[in-house]
Amino acid sequence: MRPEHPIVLITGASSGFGAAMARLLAAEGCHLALGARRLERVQALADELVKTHGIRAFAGTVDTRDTVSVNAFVEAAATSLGGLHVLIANAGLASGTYKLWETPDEDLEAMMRTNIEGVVKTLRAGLPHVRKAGWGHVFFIGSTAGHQPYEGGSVYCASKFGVRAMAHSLRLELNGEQVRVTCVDPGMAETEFSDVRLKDGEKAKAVYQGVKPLTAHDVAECVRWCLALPDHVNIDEMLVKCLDQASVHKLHRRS
Ligand code: NDP
Ligand code: 8X3
Repeated sequence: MRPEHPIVLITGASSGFGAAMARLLAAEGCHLALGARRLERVQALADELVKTHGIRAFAGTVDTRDTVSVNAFVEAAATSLGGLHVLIANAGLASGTYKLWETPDEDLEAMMRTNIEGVVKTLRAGLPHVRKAGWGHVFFIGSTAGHQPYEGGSVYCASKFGVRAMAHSLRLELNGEQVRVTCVDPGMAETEFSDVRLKDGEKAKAVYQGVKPLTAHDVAECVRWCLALPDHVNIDEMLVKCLDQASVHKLHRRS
């Protein structure tokens, strides 16, 4: 049965989508486990949301690439909050815009280890708690890059195709249990994503020049809506883009 105050674990809650989801779900009365490598950020967010919304929140440092770190974070969160109902495997990144044959090992590993291994490790640790609770929801954060590949994005696109594949496999594996599985696939959204990818503030700003991109709040709203639907309704996949982005290759820019 759906709890009155679901306990939601979010990775990558120090910035962008993850922080916006934390804010929106706290306002809905969810208790929160917030993780990222930058502990001071998730701790400050947790403290703020506890004060503003009277929820319970756990903040922990986690590197989703690392099994020991993920297991410690998830166990501490579940112990502190009394279980877990919702898992949002959001932590992820793009690193560079290389042609496939030019991709350095460092960037290849950053993307595959975070976007694929990190998701597996997070869900592997979290799912026993969700299944034990008997009611839950798992969110994968994919991308339009997992639908339509583009030049300079081969490894990132491969990782997001992989995220979608995992979401669909997991839904089959959990069939018959009250655990919904959703993959939210956003297009361009202005967060720290392009700063991390391009490592150049000016170039990152230029990505959104003349465009009204999605905000982190817009994406968080998609998650909130999927979660709020009745228990028998499962949104398998949600592809969401800003109006200016008709497709990966067709973007309307105002001069
Ligand atoms: P941000 O860069 O703003 O946020 C990324 C978050 O992931 C940060 O909180 C970061 O925290 C965390 N993170 C990265 N690596 C790790 C790690 N190894 N361990 C733990 N946490 C990690 O980007 P977004 O909010 O935009 O991105 C969130 C997700 O959405 C990603 O999976 C991204 O691929 C996806 N996405 C983004 C789109 C966009 O245009 N912005 C569009 C479609 C999908 P910290 O550095 O503190 O560890
Ligand atoms: C992020 C959106 O278009 O940079 O997943 O791949 S894009």
